[in-house]
Amino acid sequence: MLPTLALAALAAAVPVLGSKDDAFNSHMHRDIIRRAGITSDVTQVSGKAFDFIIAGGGLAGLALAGRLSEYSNQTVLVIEAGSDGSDYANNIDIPGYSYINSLTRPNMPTDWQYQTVSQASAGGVQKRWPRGKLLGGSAAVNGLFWCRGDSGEYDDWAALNPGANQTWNWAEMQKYINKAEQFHAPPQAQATQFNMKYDASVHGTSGPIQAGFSQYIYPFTSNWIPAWNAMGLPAHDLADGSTRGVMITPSTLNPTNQSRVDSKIGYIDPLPPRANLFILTGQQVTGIVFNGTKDASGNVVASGVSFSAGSGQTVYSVQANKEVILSGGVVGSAQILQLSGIGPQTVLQPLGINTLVDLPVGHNLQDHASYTLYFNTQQIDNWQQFANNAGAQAQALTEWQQSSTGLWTYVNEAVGYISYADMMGSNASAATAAQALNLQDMANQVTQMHNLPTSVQAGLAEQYKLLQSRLQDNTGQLEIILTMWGSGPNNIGIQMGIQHPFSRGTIFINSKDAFTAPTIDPSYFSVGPDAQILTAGSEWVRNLAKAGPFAQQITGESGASVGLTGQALTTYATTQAGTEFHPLGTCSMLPRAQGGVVDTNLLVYGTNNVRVVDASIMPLQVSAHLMASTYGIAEKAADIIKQAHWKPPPPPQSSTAATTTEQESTAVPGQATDSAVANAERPASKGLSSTAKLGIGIGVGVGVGLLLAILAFLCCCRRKNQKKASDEKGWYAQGQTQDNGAWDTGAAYREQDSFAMGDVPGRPQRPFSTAPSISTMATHDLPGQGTISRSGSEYGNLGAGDLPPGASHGTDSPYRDYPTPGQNSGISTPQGYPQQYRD
Ligand SMILES: *[C@@H]1O[C@H](CO)[C@@H](O)[C@H](O)[C@H]1NC(C)=O
Ligand SMILES: *[C@@H]1O[C@H](CO)[C@@H](O)[C@H](O)[C@H]1NC(C)=O
Ligand SMILES: *[C@@H]1O[C@H](CO)[C@@H](O)[C@H](O)[C@H]1NC(C)=O
Ligand SMILES: *[C@@H]1O[C@H](CO)[C@@H](O)[C@H](O)[C@H]1NC(C)=O
Ligand SMILES: CC(=O)N[C@H]1CO[C@H](CO)[C@@H](O)[C@@H]1O
Repeated sequence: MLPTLALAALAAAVPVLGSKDDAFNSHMHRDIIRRAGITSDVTQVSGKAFDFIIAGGGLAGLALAGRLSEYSNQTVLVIEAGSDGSDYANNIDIPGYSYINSLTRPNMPTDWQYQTVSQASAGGVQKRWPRGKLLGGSAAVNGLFWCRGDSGEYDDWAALNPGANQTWNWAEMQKYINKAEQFHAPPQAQATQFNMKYDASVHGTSGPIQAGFSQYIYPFTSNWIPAWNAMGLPAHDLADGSTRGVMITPSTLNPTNQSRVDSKIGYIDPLPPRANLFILTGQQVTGIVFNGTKDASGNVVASGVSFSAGSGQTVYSVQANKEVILSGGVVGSAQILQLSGIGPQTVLQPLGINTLVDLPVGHNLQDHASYTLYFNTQQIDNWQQFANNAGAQAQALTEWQQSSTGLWTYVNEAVGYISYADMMGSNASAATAAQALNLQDMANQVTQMHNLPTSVQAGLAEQYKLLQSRLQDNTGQLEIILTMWGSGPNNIGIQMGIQHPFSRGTIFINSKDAFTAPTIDPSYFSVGPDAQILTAGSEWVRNLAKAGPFAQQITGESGASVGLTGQALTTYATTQAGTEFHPLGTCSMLPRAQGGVVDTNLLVYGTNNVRVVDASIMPLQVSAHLMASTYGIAEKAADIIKQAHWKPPPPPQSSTAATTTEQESTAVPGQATDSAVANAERPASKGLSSTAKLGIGIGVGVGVGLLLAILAFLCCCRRKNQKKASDEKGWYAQGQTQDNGAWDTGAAYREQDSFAMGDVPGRPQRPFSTAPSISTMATHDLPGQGTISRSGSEYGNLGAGDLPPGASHGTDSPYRDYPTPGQNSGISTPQGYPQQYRD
């Protein structure tokens, strides 16, 4: 067995260690990738034990990993099904390029390539359902929109969870979204040209996620805000708690070099080497391992997870000493729970899966459904021309690389939201229509359609009451986006998406095989006013296209929608409509009696130590793209988890160190001790049903370790000209003996910094801030902790007494960076693929 394993290790290790520098896009991230502990080598992980295992290295998973691993004494493993994305640097980094050369196009390995089942009320066809499959998740492939919901929408989350441990209301979400955010206002000239209104005081200032504006915005966009104003809608910063109105909204891009920031780029790449953080790519979590143990309350205790590279391939396993955290997204997290026996018994039993906890996992699915109307314009430049002009694209790429300007910096940013009253013409008619809705009737329809358990029925009734009242206030009900990607030259699109569907869908597994996609049924427009809202919204958009300056600029509607009204327009709109890429709710945070899957600590009911941290926990839709809210969830979850495992620090006047009964962890992974974890290992040749033990023991581990040490040594030699020896003390070379705590110190970080900034050819040395930032937990922000004054920013470093025993934290923030303007790297040949609009 040893030779087989060794060969497997060799095969897995060589590409990682040897070839990435030769990949098509030589990029500065490449070396940081090695140092941050990202690997596709299973043998580094299999059979080991970590404190926290995060299933899914997407938006939430990596943000959480960055936070939890701030304590050098706690080991964190992330397991990601996709790649590290380094072969697609341009498609990720360059804002406009990522739209036109989308990583979600058919057959791309960076997308899960999901399809819904045929949608009876939306044209009777299957709809594509893109989800990012790589580190960074959908944040690496989406349309960069950085916006948050209406204050009332988060307050509804809190209202749905009365008397809960944790509050998830507007104030709380705003705080944590801002913790993730570093807002950059647009230059004054740009703000003037496009009538941009923003309020810097409602944004975060020192988070890892940069939110800025495209350097280039098509001049036609200057009509957007005046046209809305002519419709009676105000321009304001939609992050201020009210989404009704219009804005040029920020994007998750670093304005200095006009590059995307996702959870990997924001939370992981800037880190100094962390011996306690492991990110495994190319392996999909196939289930949670339970060893039969229950806690005193009867909750099942997770031992770890199993994972595999693909159907019929070896199943590996790894032990979780503290928690298993699912960050697989609205599809993945639901799928993993169901495969593990946590889900509706009615779904699991027919598949032969033993139900450990009968929970409505996969119910309460809600998505924004959207489509686009097209309009002819006077002679203008538009994105459609650019998307079809290879010469212009090549020129723009050079410009982006040399000066961080030009057409590739452009992405959709002109948005607005209208209330139900706006669509209906007045508050009175909105109220009349809302009150006429038969909530019971709708609930009955959904119950019948999806065989709702009684708990989900009860929860739905509560949700419907809230939705009905939001139809009668200023909450945004329809998102409206300008896209310069017209249907032809001199043409633009206006996209619209319903924000609070009454329709509910499901995501259920249909196989015990983790590599068989679950059945996805959003049931678009299946009940209530959803289709009518899209139709009324379409009429409003037609009026917008004639309002203010658009009266001169837009010459008329174009395409198959022209002249359609009433039912014909409804049929057209719902047939065209597809996902706005905002699904949520399959692991809803609700009371258990109301269809909840997780409590407000994000713990899965009936389990002792399984949490879900991603958009699937959102119980009710928000009038926003989901990215900012999902970062907020990950940030708050990190604090909840830290507080759960370390006693809150004492008040400042008492200087006694915090004590804990928590079992101490080591900063490097230990060997798995749980027999259930070892038993979960299944060699590929024996098939999935085999229970044979692979038995990766210490002996084999050492053998593989030696092999890897040799490979790492060879790799070091190969790169020795590139950097100082001390820089090589990264994750790959750490062995088991290093003084790991040291790597979170400022000294170590400055070495990393000089390497990252100085040793890349063509890149100037850049100054680096040593100001304290947000590199530590914000436990004090949690209820009941009292106020502790802090120097520096709101989330500044805390004192040493705040750390768990043996842990240390850096004196420099890993999340600060002040680059020199206008330096971008990477070049590749554009491969055009039309993508009409993006998230
Ligand atoms: C509060 O949290 C504890 C620990 O997770 C849990 O046992 C309890 O049920 C929670 N209470 C509520 C109201 O959610
Ligand atoms: C409805 O009332 C609110 C204030 O309560 C107001 O802001 C809004 O403009 C009204 N909407 C319409 C369409 O008149
Ligand atoms: C099963 O898991 C529990 C909880 O993690 C642990 O205490 C126990 O030792 C495990 N049992 C075996 C046989 O490994
Ligand atoms: C843009 O700048 C940030 C901050 O310095 C850096 O982390 C990122 O790698 C840069 N992006 C590109 C594509 O060079
Ligand atoms: C690797 C490491 O630093 N482990 C430490 C974790 O904390 C305990 C308690 O302080 C130490 O004993 C370990 O050495």
